[in-house]
Amino acid sequence: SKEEKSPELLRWQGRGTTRNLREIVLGRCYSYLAEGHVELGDRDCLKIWESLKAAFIHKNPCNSTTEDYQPLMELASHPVPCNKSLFWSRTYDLVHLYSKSNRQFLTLEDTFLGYMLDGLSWCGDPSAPGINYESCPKWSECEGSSVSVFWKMASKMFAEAACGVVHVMLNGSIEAGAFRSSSIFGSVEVFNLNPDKVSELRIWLMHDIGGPQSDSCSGHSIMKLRSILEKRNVKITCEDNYRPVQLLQCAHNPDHPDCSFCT
Ligand code: N1C
Repeated sequence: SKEEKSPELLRWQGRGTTRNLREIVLGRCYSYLAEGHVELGDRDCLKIWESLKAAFIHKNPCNSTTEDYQPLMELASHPVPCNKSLFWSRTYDLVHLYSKSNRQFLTLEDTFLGYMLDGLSWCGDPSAPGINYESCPKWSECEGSSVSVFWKMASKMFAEAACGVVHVMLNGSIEAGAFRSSSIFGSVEVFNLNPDKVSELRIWLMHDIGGPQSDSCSGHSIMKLRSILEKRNVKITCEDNYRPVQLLQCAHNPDHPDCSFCT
């Protein structure tokens, strides 16, 4: 009814729990396993859904903790082979387009855990039925919002597990700079790379086709990232407009002047 949708009941500013969350998570779980991820062995999708539900149902959506998500992380985690980890910040569409076209790389959303929850929203409510489908706290509304605690924890585990040469795709068309210390990449992943296992971080700094060239490998923000990682004993290299990715951008913008490579 209209009354149920009245603004007073929209307690939070973010979108509510995704409708049919259970079916979506179960479906993605079974799909991932059916797509031939044999290295995962047997996984119990129902148990995985139950552990996600238990992490937030009937709870205050601002008080999520890593303990809430620990059982889910254990059920869904799997090793990522060395040299395959691909991090990103502000390049969501492009990085996933690329990781889908080059199986040599895995983003968090290409792992079992990330695949199941990518793009979904969920949060609890202390009153019945225990799940809020109308609204959830935005990341900025509270520190411990269910979805942000989940992604920070998943990102931390993904970074800790990385080994060999790892990559990150950053956006050089962002005015605030390609590397932002407040992003999950800048605040969680960079500090959880293990220097004993990670030999090098390779940055791919991509510009939007036709977009501003606000930042580059020689810019301040990359210098900042360089100094953080050098202190942590991780070697770092940076390439502007890494060609295999740029060609993918150009496949979508073939007639743009930025894409006429033969002068
Ligand atoms: O804050 P960001 O990017 O730097 O986070 C990206 C970084 C990646 O390397 C991922 O491994 O952190 C991980 N990560 C996700 O995998 C992810 N999937 C979906 C972080 N956030 C993720 N999301 C959602 O996108 C989440 O809601 C978060 O707010 C954005 C990421 O924002 P960003 O600034 O582009």
